Amino acid sequence: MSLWRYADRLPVEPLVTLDEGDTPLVRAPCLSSLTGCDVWLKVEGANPTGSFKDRGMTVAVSAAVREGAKAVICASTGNTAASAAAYAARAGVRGAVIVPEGKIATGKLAQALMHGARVVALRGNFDQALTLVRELVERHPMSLVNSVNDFRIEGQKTGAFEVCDQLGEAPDVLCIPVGNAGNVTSWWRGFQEYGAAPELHGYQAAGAAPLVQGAPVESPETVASAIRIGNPARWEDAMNAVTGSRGAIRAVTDAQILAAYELLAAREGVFCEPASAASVAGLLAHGAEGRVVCVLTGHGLKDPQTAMTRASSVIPCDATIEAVENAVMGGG
Ligand code: AN7
Repeated sequence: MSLWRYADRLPVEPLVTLDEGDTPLVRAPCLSSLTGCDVWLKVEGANPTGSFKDRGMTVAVSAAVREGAKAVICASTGNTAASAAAYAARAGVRGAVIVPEGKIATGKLAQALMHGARVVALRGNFDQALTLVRELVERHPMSLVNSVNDFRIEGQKTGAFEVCDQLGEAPDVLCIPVGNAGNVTSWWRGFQEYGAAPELHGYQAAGAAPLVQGAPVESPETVASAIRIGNPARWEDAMNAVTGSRGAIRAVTDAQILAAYELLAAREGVFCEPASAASVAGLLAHGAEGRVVCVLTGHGLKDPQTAMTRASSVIPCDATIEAVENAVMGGG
């Protein structure tokens, strides 16, 4: 099964697919007892390249191939790049990705390179990369696969269908991280098409919270590199989504994000990347009521560096039974 079981609600045929979607929705007992809500986690890291981007990419690249495109391109904080590179490889078209130099997680860079994309490290941030890519596609026949491409939104709306089908009804609240704001736009479209209307609670990192401040942020900064975005392309759509759902977009600090990131891994057994933990950080900081689904947008393995910085150290040990006993039992 894949998200293509909703093919009758999607605008293209599955020409390029890796069996994306149909991700787990798991109960979160620890978060439920901490918040008094019935909390569930939508584990989008279980997609083929490890993030929700695959939902949109299968549709966008299928559309590009149908239109005869020979190359796809995107600006990215990392996950879109990894996904675009994989689907380009699968489609047999050229892939190019423009990422902010030094600001994307190691796993994502490894993916984009392994899939054979041309990886361009821009001396600038994501917002500048997106502006330049939009200019580039005016000059060259390349298909732009950022979420300004409506096929991306169409694919990603299937997350909302799945959650409603998995629960048997819509949740009361959906908590979701917000960067370029394509995903919150997609989920709202999906819920509306489904005839559902949960409150959307979007969360931005405090150092990259233009939608909270009501103005673009020129130099966004956050440990959650995936959402280090200062001028979201889907600004109006995102505001319409949260307003229409009687929800809100709020900010969470890096400290709150990292605490939620660690809690998810250590207590719920679910390893997501820091940006994804913004949804849970927001729930913990701001609360909610009823049945709550937190979207965990990307896999923890995407960003091994942040994990290793935050986690406890390994225990060196000689190869004797006494040493192993001490090491394992925590004795003297
Ligand atoms: C893990 O890859 O923008 O609000 O270029 O990777 O739809 O942008 C990634 C975004 C949340 C925010 N969680 O989603 C990119 C990129 C993770 C992400 C978001 C991203 P949008």
